[in-house]
Amino acid sequence: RKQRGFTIWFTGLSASGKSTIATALEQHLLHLGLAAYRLDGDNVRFGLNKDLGFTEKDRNENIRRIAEVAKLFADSSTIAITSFISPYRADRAIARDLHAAAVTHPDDEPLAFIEVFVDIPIEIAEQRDPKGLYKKAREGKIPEFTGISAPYEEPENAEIRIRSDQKSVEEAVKEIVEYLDSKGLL
Ligand code: GGZ
Repeated sequence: RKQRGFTIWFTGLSASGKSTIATALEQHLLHLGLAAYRLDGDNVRFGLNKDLGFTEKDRNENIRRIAEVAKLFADSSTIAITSFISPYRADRAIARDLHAAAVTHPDDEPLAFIEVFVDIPIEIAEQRDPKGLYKKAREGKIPEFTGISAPYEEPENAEIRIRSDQKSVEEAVKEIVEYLDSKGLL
């Protein structure tokens, strides 16, 4: 049977562990022989979206474009894995709806969209501060920093929620893979 594409949408604070889990998940899926492709700040914010910053409007547009690209990957039978803060509930809903509406061929099912909330108390993210960004944000050197001076709207109905300070990366990947399996997606 041909693999069906879908999108795994990570959301969470800076330093929550999104990208670490997304990278390990991508590796796991590739080792299973599946086509998977990860979209993250490194390959999107420096290319397609290099005209965008971190105002609310720019984040809206950042997420809108990423959702469109993820949908195209999923439509091409690839597992798209996105790793962006995506702090606004409405933007994540737009991404989800885009997948639900993406029926290219008449007898196709909609593209599955799995939201993964990488949940971590802000205090722990701030203690981790691997790039020193929280410190700079506290000093007012980075305006509109998520969790400090810009909002993060927690998901209310994410398919999966991972407390990344209480689980190893391997455990997180296992939980996601088991979910995908239970939904017949792998
Ligand atoms: C939040 C910022 C900001 C501001 C730069 N607020 O830990 P990082 O460095 O590697 O991840 C953060 C990344 C967030 O980009 P996203 O495209 O994921 O954001 S959004 O979904 O909200 O559009 C952080 C860095 O960029 N960064 N300035 N003001 N994070």
